Amino acid sequence: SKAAVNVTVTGAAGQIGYALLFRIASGQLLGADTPVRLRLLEIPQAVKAAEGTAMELDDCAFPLLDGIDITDDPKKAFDGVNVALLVGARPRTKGMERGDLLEANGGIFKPQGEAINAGAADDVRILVVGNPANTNALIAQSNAPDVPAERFTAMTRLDHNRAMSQLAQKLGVALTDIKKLTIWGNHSATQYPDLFHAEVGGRNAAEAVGDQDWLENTFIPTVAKRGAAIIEARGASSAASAANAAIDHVHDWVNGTAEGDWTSMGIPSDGSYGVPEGLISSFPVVCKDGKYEIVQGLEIDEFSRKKIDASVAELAEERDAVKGLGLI
Ligand code: NAX
Repeated sequence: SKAAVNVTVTGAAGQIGYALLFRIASGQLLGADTPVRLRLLEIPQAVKAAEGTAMELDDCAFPLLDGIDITDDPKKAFDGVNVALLVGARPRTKGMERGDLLEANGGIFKPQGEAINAGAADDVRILVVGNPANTNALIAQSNAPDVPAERFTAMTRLDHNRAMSQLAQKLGVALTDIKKLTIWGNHSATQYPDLFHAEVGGRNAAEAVGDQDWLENTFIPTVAKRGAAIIEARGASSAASAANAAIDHVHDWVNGTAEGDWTSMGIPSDGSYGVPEGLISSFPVVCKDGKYEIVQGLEIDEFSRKKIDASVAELAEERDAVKGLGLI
């Protein structure tokens, strides 16, 4: 049988952690033939709660779960890690400026990047979920110079899935009919969900919608502000859907995207589509043999260009801010 894969989850006692860990342990992250060993990283005050979740994981008697370690030490958490899900982050609280938020998260993602650099397995793959996800990923990546930069990714799959669902409902089609949707840019309100390259039953999605006003003034803001709408309705931020997106992101990265389709991942730019090299921005990607590649050659019209540029400009500002703080 296969050797166990070390999967580290940070913020394990949080609400996304609670929705995520059981799915990892049941085999949905890496497949039904791959045992997993879980490492849970928490801050000292939340270690006890993580231990409670670990008790419940034990009580599921998952055949694929090879063991659980719980720690508040990033060095221990990332020693030998194959898949790192960086979920724990410092949320924005009332009165907090963006600079304060970036600095507080730098205090988390810089040491975690250093610990990944020191101890991760050669095949390590990292997904940053904790917000601001793209820039937190950039901080971790910049502090892990010995790990290939492309192993650091940020989650825009929830935005991707939200866009899929909004489009399916608008057109009254099955989700399986929709292909090649893209989220470009930052996981923030400036993100650009792109229907101009998407297909519905083989037809261009923007043409199938045939309503630029809906696309611009309903679809894009609904997807981009969905997180706030969930908080408004549920009284808590997206958790199960975020965990589901993290599962989808890593599953596709490891096992590949479907033939004739692609997905969206926040990844270090190689300069494609005019996105400055090194920024961690969302692109259309195809995954194969455990690697991803940016889909090349898409024609970007003026509308899409403006939207992509605006979101990328925000990423560049965030990068400059964390550079100014000495975090990268
Ligand atoms: P919670 O506040 O429920 O949980 C966060 C957990 O992280 C807490 O248990 C906390 O103790 C822990 N933590 C804090 N600092 C840590 C550190 N240095 N090391 C290890 N653990 C640490 O938040 P939750 O709802 O689970 O959300 C987690 C993060 O995901 C937030 O930053 C949130 O903004 C972000 N999200 C990102 C999404 C995306 O699409 N990229 C969507 C969902 C979510 O909003």
